[in-house]
Amino acid sequence: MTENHQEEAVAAITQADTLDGLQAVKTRYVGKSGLVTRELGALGKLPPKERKARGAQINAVRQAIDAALTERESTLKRTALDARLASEAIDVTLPGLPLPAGGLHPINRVYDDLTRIYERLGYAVIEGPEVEDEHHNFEALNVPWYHPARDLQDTFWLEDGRLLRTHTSPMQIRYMVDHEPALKIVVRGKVYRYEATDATHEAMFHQLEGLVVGDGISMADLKGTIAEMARGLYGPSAKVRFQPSYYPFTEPGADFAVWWDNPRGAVSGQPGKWLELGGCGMVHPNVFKAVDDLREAEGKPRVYEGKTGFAFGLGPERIAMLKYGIPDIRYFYANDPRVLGQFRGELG
Ligand code: YSA
Repeated sequence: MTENHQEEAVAAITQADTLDGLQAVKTRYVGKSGLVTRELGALGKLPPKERKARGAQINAVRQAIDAALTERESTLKRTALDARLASEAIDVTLPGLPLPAGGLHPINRVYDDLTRIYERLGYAVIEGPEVEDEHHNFEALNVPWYHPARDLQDTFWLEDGRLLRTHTSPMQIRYMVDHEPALKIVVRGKVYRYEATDATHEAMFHQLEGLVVGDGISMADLKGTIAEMARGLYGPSAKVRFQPSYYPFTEPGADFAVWWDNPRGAVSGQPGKWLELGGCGMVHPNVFKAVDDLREAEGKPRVYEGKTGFAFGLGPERIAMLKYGIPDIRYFYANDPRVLGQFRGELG
């Protein structure tokens, strides 16, 4: 092993232009059966007095080769990294891919119409929990366990005894427990009923609940409010119709319908129709009592007994079906882009 070997190895190392090539050079000189390793192995065959000088010479060559290998390896790794970074770089000057614009779901559009109407009338707009307890969904609303109204509202029960709210009316209770009269609120949100679906019934749908409580509130206020909503939805000549009905949490109770003027009536031969929107009534005194009981249990003053108020609840799906000509309520929630895609782009 001579200085020539060293020069030859260092030259081969410097010329290696890939990490694989460098590895081959390394194996050739300092690998298990490489030149240097073999020379070191042969030391034992030399006469003892020559061994030391020879060993030192081989080791010096080995150190020179190792140093060259280390330096070349780091250079090649840096070059490889630079090349990879250059090839994977993101060109931020390229134009972006156009994303299709989303749109508001038709139910949200109707909710927004309704919310605007009620905000103009000074109502607070609130939401509440979809998982309810039996007391707020039924008992406090004057619907005891044995009451036939519970059969009317088939319920999704949870394993822990709670339920998916069957209507937004439990928010009447929650809001009154937390706030003193006078108050005006509308509640938006999803409700759930365990029932067969058809073109006008879904197991999950939406409601808008209204509640007004104060002194001397009357049925006339309720009728005026619903009429104002109808005008906001369908213009100044909108008509409303009330029919007596029964809800355990109202006394008296009514159902209301709004006349929908078909904008294409002249062509289609159908001038319009009564749209059964929801139920309403004067808040039952038992509801105020239940609220005061809950307030008292929380250490709050009883402030509702003796007050008067009205409430109503309606389904925005019915309004949206007519407004957008959607024949089946299930289209709203089937996520079919052919339906929802028609609502893309505009925000109104
Ligand atoms: C009544 C009086 C009040 O003082 C306050 C609220 C109410 C409404 C009551 N909580 C209620 O839920 N009545 S309701 O069962 O008749 O439903 C109200 C509206 O929800 C219906 O008029 C209808 O528009 C809609 N609805 C009911 N079941 C539905 C549905 N929409 C779609 N799918 C269903 N399965």
